[in-house]
Amino acid sequence: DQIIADKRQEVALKKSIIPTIQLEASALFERKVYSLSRNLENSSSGIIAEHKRRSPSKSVINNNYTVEEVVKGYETAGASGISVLTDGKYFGGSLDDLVLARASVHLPLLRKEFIIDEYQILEAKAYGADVILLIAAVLSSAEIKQLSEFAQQIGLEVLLEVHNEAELLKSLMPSINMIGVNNRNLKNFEVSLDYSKTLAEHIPKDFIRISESGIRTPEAVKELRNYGYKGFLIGENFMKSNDLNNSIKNFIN
Ligand code: IGP
Repeated sequence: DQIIADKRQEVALKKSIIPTIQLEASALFERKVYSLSRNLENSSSGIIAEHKRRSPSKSVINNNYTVEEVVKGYETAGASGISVLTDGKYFGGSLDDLVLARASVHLPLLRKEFIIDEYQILEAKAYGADVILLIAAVLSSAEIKQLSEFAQQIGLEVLLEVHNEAELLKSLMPSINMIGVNNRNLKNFEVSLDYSKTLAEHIPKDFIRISESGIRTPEAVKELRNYGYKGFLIGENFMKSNDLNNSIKNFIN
């Protein structure tokens, strides 16, 4: 997988520039962490709104807003949490985006990234994230265990992303806080909410369920709630709107 090869290179380079001890000394490292799972359990809107400038499937989505405008808009409209893409090459994001988001809102922040190394988890914390994403499609069960336990040790929550039953089964472990079903196939970019619907019955009750990608209407959110979903990760639909605040408000009663 090209993305993962890129990440290995990126991490090796960064490790040589910024040692972990420097990450741990960052001012943000000791701050209080916001809990996304608690927000979702407390039946808030459940909307996890994503800052996403572009994507491999859609190229440019929106370049007109600043990070502050986007995340403050999300917070004002009532989002339960915010996802910030930090991958540069494929999504046009950066760790600077994460820092700007942290300075702008009092909501749990998810570092949206292809995480393959503990170093990136330390980075997530040092740059202001509260939750990390682990993608089952690109990690072994042993890697998921190692990385999720590391995240928990430093006080971050873990969202584990799956796309099929095999990925789900190899990933169920106590160090996972939330299970996200990605409705988009990362290989061909096809989207169907049916992935969330069919996988729902296989997710044990004690894991908080999040439906990710391709959610476009408040009706879709309502329907997914019937399958036990408490979180709804939405990027493109909000970012492409010219009236961000209004766009997300439609999803929140
Ligand atoms: C958001 P959408 O279709 O609302 O823009 O999707 C989010 O689910 C998507 O960006 C995403 C993603 C990922 C991106 C889900 N899993 C993994 C990069 C890597």
